[in-house]
Amino acid sequence: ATLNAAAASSKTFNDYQAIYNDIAEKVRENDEYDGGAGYFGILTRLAWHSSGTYDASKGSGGSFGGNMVFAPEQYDGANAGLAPARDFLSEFQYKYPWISRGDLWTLGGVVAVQEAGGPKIPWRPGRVNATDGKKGAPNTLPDASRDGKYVKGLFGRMGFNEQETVALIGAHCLGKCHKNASGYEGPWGPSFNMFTNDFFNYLLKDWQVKQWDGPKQYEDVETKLFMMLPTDIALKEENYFLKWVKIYADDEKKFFSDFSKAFAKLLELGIQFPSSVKPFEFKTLDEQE
Ligand code: DDH
Repeated sequence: ATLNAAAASSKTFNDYQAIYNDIAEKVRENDEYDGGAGYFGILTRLAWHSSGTYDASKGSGGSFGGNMVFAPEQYDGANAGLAPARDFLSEFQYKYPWISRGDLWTLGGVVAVQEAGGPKIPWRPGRVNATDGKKGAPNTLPDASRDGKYVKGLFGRMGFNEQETVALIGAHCLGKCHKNASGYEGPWGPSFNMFTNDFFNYLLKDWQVKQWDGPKQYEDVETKLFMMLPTDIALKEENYFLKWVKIYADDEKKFFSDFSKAFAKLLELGIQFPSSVKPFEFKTLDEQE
């Protein structure tokens, strides 16, 4: 992937902080969206799905081209339900026509994580819009019905180790599942508009298979209000994952620091930034007040 170094270098930190602020204000104004989850979860997921198509062995996929607006990636079943996130961001595409889709979608994820109270995510611009869907990489995102070995293999394909994989899936603290999108239903915990290590705290509770007419998912034994996917429960079934689940449940600071590194890496998969392009660290709205 060749960077749009010219476009990137003519814009400054303040140009991108301005877009960050616009997105963050709109997230704030829409905090009642989706039953109170707001846009935190869905924007994080858009950033992840635009990046997580990467295959290290082929050098294919990744956030560079913003391929999700084209078939076949747009119609990938795993991307069902992400149109509201792309639509949410599209007004900034008009206001700031120089920003690429890949930059805007990944920046949206940075805003969501930081404004939800999560760690700072170092971020770099320079992705370039693809003009057709030829480089789209459908059928590369995870299938939630699978086991731990599959999860390990899938994240291994992107170049992540077990520790990074567990840290990344901790993003399930945000947002929820939607029956009309993935078939699954419900949030992973009660504070689904705040970035915390609660995903790990909840995962370590007792879970049972939910009796319902949908796909196999789990409910917490205590309240039955929360859910886990089979691939979430799988993190408890393999010691190489469980070890990190326990570490992150005990130590939120460690989770934040590891999540920040892994999520920044995710957003840049397949892109070689020249060393002259230094990552930006955006201020939250709170920090600017
Ligand atoms: Fe996820 N995720 N995810 N996920 N994800 C869903 C929602 C959200 C899997 C399946 C689902 C990550 C990893 C995995 C978020 C972030 C991340 C839904 C529900 C399914 C299904 C979608 C819907 O119905 O709307 C599977 C499988 C995996 C896996 O790794 C095996 C990762 C790595 C991230 C990340 O951000 C780094 C977020 C946030 C949501 C909530 C979306 C929303 O609309 O709210």
